[in-house]
Amino acid sequence: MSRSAAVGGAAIPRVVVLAGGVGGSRFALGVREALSRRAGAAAPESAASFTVVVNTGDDLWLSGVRLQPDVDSLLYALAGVNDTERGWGRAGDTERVNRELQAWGAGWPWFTLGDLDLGTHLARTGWLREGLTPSQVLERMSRRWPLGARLLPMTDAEVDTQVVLGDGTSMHFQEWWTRHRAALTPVWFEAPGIAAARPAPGVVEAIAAADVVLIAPSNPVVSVGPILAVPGIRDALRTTGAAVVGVSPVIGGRVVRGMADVCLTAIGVETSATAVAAHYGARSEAGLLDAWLIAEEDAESAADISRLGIRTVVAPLWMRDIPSSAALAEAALATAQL
Ligand code: FO1
Repeated sequence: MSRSAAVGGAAIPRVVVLAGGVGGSRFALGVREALSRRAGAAAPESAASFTVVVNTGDDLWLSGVRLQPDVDSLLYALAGVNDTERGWGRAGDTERVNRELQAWGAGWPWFTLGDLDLGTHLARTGWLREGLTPSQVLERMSRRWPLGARLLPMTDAEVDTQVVLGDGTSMHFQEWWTRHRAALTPVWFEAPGIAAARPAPGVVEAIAAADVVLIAPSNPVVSVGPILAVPGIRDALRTTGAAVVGVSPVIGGRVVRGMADVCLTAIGVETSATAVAAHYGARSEAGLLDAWLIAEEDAESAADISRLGIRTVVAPLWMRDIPSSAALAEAALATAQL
């Protein structure tokens, strides 16, 4: 029996994407485009069948407001208001308030809070203070624009990532990432409180009801890793009737976006399409993946990955624009035979 949703008379698959920030956003735009083409309808009408579970491991409190960088990247990108040059924040943003915060010595001098972006953080923080959960806040924020997708945080718990260094000290992930540009060698990543966290409402249900779960080509350690570390999500992936298809974040032996290789090295995983596939593991071998999309540049690894018990498909992985992201999404859906 097909669990696909009927939209405008056409059956479109129920898709769940596990995503981090920039790579996750580009991939989500491609999935939305692929689904709306299939539905032959305006993108918002396919929203019922498309859920993005977003990493909240890089969230933080700063200057009294709650920041959710990956959630906001997805929200802004799907709304079409993101800064595509920088890869984070709002297009055309200004920094008046940020300059004032710096004059007060508040916040972090290396971390920019745009004026429009601050509006988001103030709205979020106000609603959190009024007692809404992060997923209720995101649901409210998602009503502002026709996103064509349902965004769910991975959890409502605060599980902000700490980077542990060789000397035993640790710092918030955002300090390590934006101030030190990942130049301090990490020995581990910690998410205090994650063992007691629960998946946000709707996450497990969406995975269980999906036709396909796609693991975006996001950072496997600090973007997808926290999602998989929320107790209950890995089990949901292992038991769903949906195909679980991952997209390699490594192209030609290099990470697409800088610094993910530092994260992989810290957890003892080589920067290769094969090693990341092995890190996620084959579902048939107590891992997660039924299939893995690798780049044409890594085609020679296909046989090795197949030997892990993961069906391996070679496809163009570069997401340069909406058409190339949609083509990648189509390849992922076709891999799941949808
Ligand atoms: N990244 C930077 O490199 N520099 C910044 O000043 C910066 C500010 C910032 C503010 C809000 C926000 O949501 C994201 C921001 N980012 C900034 C991006 C962010 O640090 C990371 O790229 C992601 O967390 C990694 O996914």
